[in-house]
Amino acid sequence: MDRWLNIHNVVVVGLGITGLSVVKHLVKYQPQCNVRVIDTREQPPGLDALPNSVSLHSGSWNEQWLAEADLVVVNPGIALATPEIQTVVQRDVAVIGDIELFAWAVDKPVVAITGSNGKSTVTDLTGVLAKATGLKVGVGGNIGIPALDLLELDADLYVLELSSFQLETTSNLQLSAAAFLNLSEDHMDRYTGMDDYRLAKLRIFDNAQCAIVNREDKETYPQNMGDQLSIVSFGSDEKEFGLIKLNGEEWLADFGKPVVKCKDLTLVGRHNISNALVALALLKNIQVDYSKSITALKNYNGLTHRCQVVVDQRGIKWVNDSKATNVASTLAALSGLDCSGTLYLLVGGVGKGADFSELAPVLAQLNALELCCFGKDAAEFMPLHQSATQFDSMRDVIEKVSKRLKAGDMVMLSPACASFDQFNNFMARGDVFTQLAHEFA
Ligand code: UMA
Ligand code: ADP
Repeated sequence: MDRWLNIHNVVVVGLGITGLSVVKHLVKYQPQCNVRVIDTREQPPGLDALPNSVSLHSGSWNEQWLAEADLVVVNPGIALATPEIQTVVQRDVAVIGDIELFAWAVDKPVVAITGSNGKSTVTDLTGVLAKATGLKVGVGGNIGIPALDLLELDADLYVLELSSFQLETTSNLQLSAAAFLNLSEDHMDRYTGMDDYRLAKLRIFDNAQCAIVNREDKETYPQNMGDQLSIVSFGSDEKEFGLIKLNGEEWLADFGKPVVKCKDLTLVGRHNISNALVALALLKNIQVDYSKSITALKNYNGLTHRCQVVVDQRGIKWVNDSKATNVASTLAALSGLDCSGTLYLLVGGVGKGADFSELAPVLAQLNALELCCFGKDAAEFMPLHQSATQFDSMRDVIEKVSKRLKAGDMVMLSPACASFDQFNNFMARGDVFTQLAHEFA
């Protein structure tokens, strides 16, 4: 079936890195299509790189272009519930995302990872381990490299991080293996509730051959079992992909077979042990021999902006966990913490409608804490701990607290919020923190 037979007018909604990748793909592989871009922002990112042959309407919607469209490709940041998009849906015109276009074009095995936390780490680690076996691997998706850009690599295997936003507009991705890591509250400004959010994530298993699920989080299990879907689980007990004890030492294990000692991993934190188990499970289920990647697994150091010690001076550690954009990721950072002095914890930003009260009992158990709240939703953190103080900005926090720091203390940015109020993205927020750490350490 030629999907493109009756598609002439394609409207791409939203430029940015996704929109640009879609435009480039369409111009190269579907030159018969008339491609138009709508972006509601006045100066959308990526404008400079837009080919001259492609028309752009920016600053508002263009209802006429939408009415003329045979296919609409939306940026994951645009909700399908947006009235202008709903008008298109009601006309029975396909509204898809970049991952669906990728699915239409790819002809090599693909594995994908979703979940509320740990997606980027598992995606990157799976890519690193697969590369260590000698495969040519394309790693991308929500991690920051648009999936369509990867096709240029002509890789042997593609590893994709998929957000719930991307999964909402994907229907035909045939995954060789798919992992759903965990489910905790996030993006409640976009979904009607946790069920709605979970159902979007569960779409990862539609058309998949193997589902990798979390034994400690039943919400990650598929609701409907297709004929071809097998299930493999991970967790911290001895079953399937899990942990075993040998001579008093803990090992990552594959159905009871020891693979690597936990203490030989460079990665820190219990959450990263389960991330490593998922990467192994994904590889095994696509018949990649992970025994060739054990050294790479031991040496893997994690991604920037995730619980990363950026400065360690005078006995004071500065930790950049800017990627902690929801409550569960901040809880994960706190659970593996090693701080003998006072923890200066920087929280706040765009709360996305989350309930932060779950943090209070964990904060209450910390030895010595100064809760430093900044950004748009700073006030929501104020009731969580008696030490809470409100600041204007991250610089304001650091300028004030740096004078009081002593050996044993830790300054950690693990904000439990998105960054868009004061920064372009979580990377920019983490970079500012790192600069401040160097300036004030
Ligand atoms: N926007 C408008 N009008 C438009 C188009 C976009 O207001 O016409 C707004 C959206 O509402 C959204 C923002 O612009 O809030 C994002 O657009 P963008 O141009 O920055 O998007 P891209 O650069 O293409 O980035 C997207 C993903 N962004 C989102 O899903 C919001 C990136 O994930 C992803 O890395 C990239 O595609 C490549 O696949 C970011 C993210 O925050 C990191 N993801 C969420 C998360 O991880 O929690 C889901
Ligand atoms: P994502 O791409 O899903 O946002 P990342 O790998 O970028 O996930 O990690 C984001 C944050 O979540 C990190 O700051 C880390 O502390 C925390 N985290 C990582 N893995 C897990 C996990 N398996 N469970 C809970 N939290 C995790």
